[in-house]
Amino acid sequence: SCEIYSFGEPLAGFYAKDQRRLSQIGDFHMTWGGDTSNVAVASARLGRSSGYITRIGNDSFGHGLMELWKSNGVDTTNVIIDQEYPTGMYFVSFNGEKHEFDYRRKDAAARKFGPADAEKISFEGVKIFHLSGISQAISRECLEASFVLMKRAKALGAKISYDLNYRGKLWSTELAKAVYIKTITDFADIVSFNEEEMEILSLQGSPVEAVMEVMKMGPTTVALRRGSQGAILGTNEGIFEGEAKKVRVADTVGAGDAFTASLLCCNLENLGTQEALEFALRAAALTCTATGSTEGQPTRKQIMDFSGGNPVIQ
Ligand code: KDG
Repeated sequence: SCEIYSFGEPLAGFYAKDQRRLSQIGDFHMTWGGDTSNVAVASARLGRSSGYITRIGNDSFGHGLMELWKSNGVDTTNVIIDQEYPTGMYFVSFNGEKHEFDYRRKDAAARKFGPADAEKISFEGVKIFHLSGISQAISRECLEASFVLMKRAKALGAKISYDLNYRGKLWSTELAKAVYIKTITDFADIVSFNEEEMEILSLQGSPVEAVMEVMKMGPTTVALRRGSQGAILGTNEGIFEGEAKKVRVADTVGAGDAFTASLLCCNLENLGTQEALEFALRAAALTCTATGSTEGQPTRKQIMDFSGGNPVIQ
């Protein structure tokens, strides 16, 4: 079994070269994404044993993702190959300010992961089970499966890690809010969110106050990711703020996933809050130095060697 199990939807990702709209013709750089798959790969790269839970298509993207996981040492025992539905994909472009996402995932295999699949997963020995709001937003079956997985993982003593990761193209803010609150209150031990999700949760007040409010709901470790403004991490030791590290940015997609994976690894190693925050901010920054969510994900050595002295471009 693995220390960390992650559940959700892996995707093939197509990144527009140049800062053009997706409606315009041009070149794409192909890579692998999917927030929870990114967490599984980042955790493995940081030296923890990590496994992924999903359904993929029996197609070229499914095979490529299998290669990605295997070459990074991610356990694929719980990756079901679906003979009927395809692996999903996303297209993304960046105009210098905002990312434009276009998904092709409505009919994807990952959406078919249901409660019956969830009942078959063994959580024996698993220390952390990670999922996101995206894992729950993609379908009714996945939403139900998420609760079965969390119940079963928790019953065997695993901590639950939850990244809200709101995607407006997948569900309404009302449904998202209700699911967030239930998941945070009833299950989550470790929570990551951002300022957009702070609003969805109707948390008023400062970012530090928002972290305190989420901690009151039950979780013992709560991180607010603020992009170029750094992050805030709350635990029983207190609430700490850290600045974003300066790097030459190629692409920020997936930086939050590397941040979250770092928190999980630091949690397994009982690192102090301030050290964990520093570690996670370095991992996030290094991930931004390459295009694609996994290419720039650092090893432990790269995090330790990181000096952060390069100029900021974005
Ligand atoms: O966190 C990175 C993700 O946004 C990217 O990998 C695509 O999973 C994705 C999504 O649903 O947006």
